[in-house]
Amino acid sequence: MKPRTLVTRLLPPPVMDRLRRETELVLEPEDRVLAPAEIIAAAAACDALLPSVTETIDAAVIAAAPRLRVIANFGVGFNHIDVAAATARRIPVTNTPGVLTEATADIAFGLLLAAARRFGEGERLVRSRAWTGWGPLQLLGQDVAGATLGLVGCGRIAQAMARRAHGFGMRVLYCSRVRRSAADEEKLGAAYRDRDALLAESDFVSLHVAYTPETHHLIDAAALARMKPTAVLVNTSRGPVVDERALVQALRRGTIAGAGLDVFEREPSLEPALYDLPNCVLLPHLGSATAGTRTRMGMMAADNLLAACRGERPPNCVNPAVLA
Ligand code: 8YV
Repeated sequence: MKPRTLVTRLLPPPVMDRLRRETELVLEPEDRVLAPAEIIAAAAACDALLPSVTETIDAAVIAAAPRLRVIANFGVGFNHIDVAAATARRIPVTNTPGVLTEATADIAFGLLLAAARRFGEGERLVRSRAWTGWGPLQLLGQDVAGATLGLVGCGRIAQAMARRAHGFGMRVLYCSRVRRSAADEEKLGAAYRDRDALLAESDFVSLHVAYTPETHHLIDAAALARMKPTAVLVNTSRGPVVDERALVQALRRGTIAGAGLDVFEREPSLEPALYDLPNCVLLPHLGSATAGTRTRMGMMAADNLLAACRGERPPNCVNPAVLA
């Protein structure tokens, strides 16, 4: 019996081919976000859910799916899934770690460079046809080589960011809940600081934490005030890790110099002032957006889903207590 599966979004063709072959799709996915009522209606018949970041899989969805055996998320972050409600029903929730590390670090480092060297303003100047030619004082940015990068979090993506920073001649600091061993720090080429010290000392601060109640608005007005007035904030983690309203104030008042953002508090809406602030670079949640990465994510989600439906241990379970 093939597991009856709700795949909420149209995924890359090799992933869809496999899911069509190895599962029974309860809906033919389209390239649009399903309404909550559509998800609840489809969930009723499902053995398996394969959601993306655009769907909230809350207690109501889980309650509407009496046969549900697995929630196999397409992505590493799973804050849009009520894991406690799944755990209460002994339903494994899985994610896709590792396969999107390099692609996401590329976007984080790209945002760092773009904000430091004012790519957005330069691009807009050229496209506006108002560029009158080279100028010795035109769009002067900040040096990256020799600058200090502060990593908030020290997981896979933060470590990939550190590798990139070393290639660009940066000094790297990190803060995290648990300090790494001296040997790990040596390998990482990063020195530990507590969060306040890291914010005060860094020229660039890049966020690499999961979104949880503890990291909600981790970067608030007080945190921004600790940063250098020349500093740039980069966020590729989750929007609500930053108080977006406080960030707008900080960018307006010159509390910090700039920001590079791939994620937002209420996607796809942004704090309105952000659209017009010249000193921030804005991307539409592109962290893992390469064809290869999205295919690997889909294949990994399918592996997790099919393993759980066969009664095996899914390789990337985020609530392993349900497997005990
Ligand atoms: C994905 C992400 O594009 O993996 C994550 O946590 O934020 C992105 O890489 C998105 O989650 C896909 O559902």
